Amino acid sequence: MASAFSATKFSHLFPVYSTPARSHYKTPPFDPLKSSASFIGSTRSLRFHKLNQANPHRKSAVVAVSDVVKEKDVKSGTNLLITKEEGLELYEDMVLGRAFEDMCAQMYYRGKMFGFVHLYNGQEAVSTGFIKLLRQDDYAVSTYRDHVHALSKGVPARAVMSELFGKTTGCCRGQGGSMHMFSKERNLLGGFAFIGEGIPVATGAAFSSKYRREVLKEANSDQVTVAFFGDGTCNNGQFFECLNMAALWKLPIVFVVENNLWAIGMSHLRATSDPEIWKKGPAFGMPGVHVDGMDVLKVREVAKEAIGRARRGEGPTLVECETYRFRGHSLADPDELRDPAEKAHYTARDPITALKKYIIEKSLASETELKAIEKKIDELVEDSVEFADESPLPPRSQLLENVFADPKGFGIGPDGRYRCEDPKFTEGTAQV
Ligand SMILES: Cc1ncc(C[n+]2csc(CCOP(=O)(O)OP(=O)(O)O)c2C)c(N)n1
Ligand SMILES: [Mg+2]
Repeated sequence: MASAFSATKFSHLFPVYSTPARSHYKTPPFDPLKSSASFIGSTRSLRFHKLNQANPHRKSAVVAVSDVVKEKDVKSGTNLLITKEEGLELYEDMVLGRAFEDMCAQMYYRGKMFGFVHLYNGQEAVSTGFIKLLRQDDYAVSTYRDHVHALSKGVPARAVMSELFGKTTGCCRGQGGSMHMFSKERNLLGGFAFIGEGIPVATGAAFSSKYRREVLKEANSDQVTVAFFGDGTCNNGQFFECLNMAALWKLPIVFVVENNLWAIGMSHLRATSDPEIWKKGPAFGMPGVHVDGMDVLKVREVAKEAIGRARRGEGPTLVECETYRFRGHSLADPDELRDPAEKAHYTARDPITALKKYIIEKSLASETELKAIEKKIDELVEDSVEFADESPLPPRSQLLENVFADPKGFGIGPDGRYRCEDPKFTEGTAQV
């Protein structure tokens, strides 16, 4: 059966640069024919155009955009974007992300977790599309919407759920909670509650791999860093500072903007002078790529190119993924602001349903095989809840561990009790 995703039709139906999913954008669609931009084509080569011919010292500007979908196997005529194994891996990861988050919502409303909990439903194609291409020693940096990035990066569901429950078996021993997933083993560097905080950390991680490789001559230090963050965060200064440093030092990093159109209740279109975030890449001298973030296969093609560039030492890439969150900003958000028509528009483009359709249409796997994956994931998520529920809470003595300074008047007194348990504990703190 002819697929909507065959290489020729793919770009025709979903031109990567015409912002098709954002009918809400007021700016006219990008027209490559009218633009002076050159493109990353399937040749994988970047083209440059001279900004200033008269000044030989002036650097060329990188302008980038891509029709990223290539025929994979022209010779055999199969024309597939993924193998069966890849398809099933992507499907399993996305189903895991969705089922895990749905379970989180249930557990949150049952009072099993505390504080703000931000779910990732709807955005799975971005996490899966990028992270499943990474090695274990590559770095991923997330935001407060971090559970699914952690799962994709290989942090066990038990460790993520226990962290949400605040238990000792959590990936941060229950001290981080929902917004602070971290794993040394998996090189997941957080989990950040402040928006934009992860971007400099990611830039530093990318700098460290380059430094280890080029200065310390560690040949294996070719790790790539992928930083995920939202559209609202792109109006934050750290984003611009880090784009500058990453381009200046040609760091092995991919900046992935998950543009879900909203920053809590602030529309991206109201908050951003130019809503096409990908354009900011070329402004700093790196490719800026725009991709349909509801389509894991397209995200994966862009990710391959961007991760490959970083690994080859060709520098950073900015990727804007058009996506949408299916739930409110956090579980405390009644989600009454967004237009039901907008929500319906994106719900109809559910990335998991789309991948399932592709897999079935291309006869990569049967319904039964996919159902078996769904069942396996349901059991895994159930198991993570049981595990978290039965795990112990951290001891009180853990409370001030990893607190670098112990201001006078706080901490543990000579009697082994927390000073705050002493009614006079505030005495002396005025001198701190
Ligand atoms: C430095 C800082 N300022 C403000 C906030 C409050 N805040 C929390 S989430 C958020 C919106 C972020 O939106 P976006 O970057 O689009 O990410 P999304 O929630 O859509 O994934 C804001 C402003 C914060 N956490 N940190
Ligand atoms: Mg957003």
